[in-house]
Amino acid sequence: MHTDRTLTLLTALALLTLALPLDATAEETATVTLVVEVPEGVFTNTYKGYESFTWTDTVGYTDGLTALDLLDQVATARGSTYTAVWYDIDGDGQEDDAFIDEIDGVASDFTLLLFGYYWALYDNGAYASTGAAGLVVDAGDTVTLRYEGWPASV
Ligand SMILES: [Ca+2]
Repeated sequence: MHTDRTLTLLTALALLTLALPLDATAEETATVTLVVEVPEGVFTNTYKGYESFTWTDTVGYTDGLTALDLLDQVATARGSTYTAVWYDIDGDGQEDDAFIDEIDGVASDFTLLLFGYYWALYDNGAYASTGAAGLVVDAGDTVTLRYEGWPASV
C-alpha cells in the first residue's frame, strides 16, 4: 500500500505546514521595528553628497530594550556605523541619556547651534521626549530615526 503511505505522509506535511504560521505569528508579537531614514530632498543630502536611504529592520524584543540598544543591534547586523553622544543632563556628573549624532556616515550638522540637520527620534510616530538611551521600547513598537532639518522650515 505504497500510495496510502504517501498520502499519510503528505497529510502530515500539510498539517505541519498549516501549524507553522501559528507559531510564527506568536513570535512576531515579541519584536520591535527600527526605521532609519534619510528622506529624499533633504538639503544636506545634495550639499554633503549624502544619499537618501531607508532601513526597516525588525528584531526580537527583550525587557528594558532602549532605542539605542535597538540601533546598536541593527547597525551591527548591517555592518554600519553609528555615533551616540552621551550627556549629563541634570549636571550631577553622570551621563543620563545619549543622542544619535551619526548613522552610516550621515552626521548631524549645525551652524552656530542655530540651524542645521540632526537625527530626530520618534516612538510609534510621536516625537520622542528623550534621547535614544532614555527611550525604553515596548514589544510591537516602531522606533524611527529620521534625518531632519532644524528648524523644520530650513
Ligand atoms: Ca546626570
